[in-house]
Amino acid sequence: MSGLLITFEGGEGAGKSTQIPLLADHLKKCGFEVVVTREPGGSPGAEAVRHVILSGAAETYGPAMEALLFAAARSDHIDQKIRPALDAGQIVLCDRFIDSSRVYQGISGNLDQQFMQSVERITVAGTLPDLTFILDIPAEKGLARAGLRRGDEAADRFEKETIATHEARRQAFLAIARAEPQRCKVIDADRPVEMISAEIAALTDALLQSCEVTANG
Ligand code: T5A
Repeated sequence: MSGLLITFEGGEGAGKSTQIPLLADHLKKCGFEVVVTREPGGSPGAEAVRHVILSGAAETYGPAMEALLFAAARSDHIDQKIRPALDAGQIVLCDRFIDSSRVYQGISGNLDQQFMQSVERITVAGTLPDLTFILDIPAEKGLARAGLRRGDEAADRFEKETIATHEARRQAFLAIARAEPQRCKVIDADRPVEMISAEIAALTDALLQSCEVTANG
């Protein structure tokens, strides 16, 4: 029995954490078992690494070090949480995954593509997303949303970077979607929440109809 891995990607404040519970509710109502998780984090070991990365403690050691820390967190997350859920036939909804490393470390960090590809291959060991939603929004609007949600808290390691960097990341996510149109669906995230969730639910339903994951209820 094999479940489905659905990942949500995109820039800061694009609405990933807003949309994931809505899709989870939809799928549960249809009788599926759903696991909601996030990166960096999702397992005790990976959550410990999350704190190190997002506090900026590793920034000074450069993007290769950060890429390896994200990979270490991902490896633990996959082993401890994602793969067992998939083996049990569940649907895993993950807030960020490999595409965030490709974009934030690979492109923004200007790391060698062969290095990034090797690290990714070893880290995921065959556990790849079946479907990826790339929530697309102009960087300035996404950052404004993230700022509103954060309130008085300080911006994290990545949020504090320039608009130009965030806009370049947006373009890098769109380039991944163009390169892998089968897996990646670009969602216009600059719309009302309900309109976005309806599109995401419809695309997920279409995938479920074409594969062997079945509802329990
Ligand atoms: N990272 C991560 C890497 O560099 N490499 C990696 O490999 C990985 C996995 C993680 C950081 O780590 C980096 C990327 C990130 O910088 P995080 O704290 O987990 O950071 O946060 P993010 O994933 O960036 O998520 P955010 O919380 O910033 O944004 P979301 O989840 O996309 O947005 P969300 O849903 O929280 O919404 C933000 C605000 O907007 C509102 C919400 O209510 C909320 O207030 N909102 C809307 N408002 C109007 N219309 C809509 N349609 C809205 N949708 C949401």
